[in-house]
Amino acid sequence: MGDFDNNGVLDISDIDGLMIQVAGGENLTDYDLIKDAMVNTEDIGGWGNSLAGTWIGDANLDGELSSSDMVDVFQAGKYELDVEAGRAAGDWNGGQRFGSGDLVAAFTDGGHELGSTAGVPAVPEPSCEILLGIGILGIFRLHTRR
Ligand SMILES: [Ca+2]
Ligand SMILES: [Ca+2]
Ligand SMILES: [Ca+2]
Repeated sequence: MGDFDNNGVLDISDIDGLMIQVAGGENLTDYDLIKDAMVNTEDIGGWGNSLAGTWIGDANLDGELSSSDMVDVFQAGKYELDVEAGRAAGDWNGGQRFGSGDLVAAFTDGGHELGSTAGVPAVPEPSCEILLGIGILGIFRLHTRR
């Protein structure tokens, strides 16, 4: 289920196909993943969350919503433009356009809170070094005062 082009993998072409169906409004049974006789944004969410095991906003479908997805979609250059966009170009809620509604859909889905840890280089925490620096400076001042 969800492998609409029957190539054996759940990939961008499947979710793009689903979103074209959502935009088309034909409500084809094959695409109705959450069975309510409607093919809509809930089915898009269902495809990602239940089938592909990922989040709305995971543009490159690596299973996490991370800054690389944001880089990808903004590099595609379709934000707020009236041009056709697929999953990889930022259309995450259907409608074939990439706009603020897609970003809202992604953040509402909650993936950004959970999925951005693996594969992202750890950011060094500057706070400890700053505190240590202030501490050393303080000791130095005490010494020079004597
Ligand atoms: Ca497929
Ligand atoms: Ca449905
Ligand atoms: Ca991703």
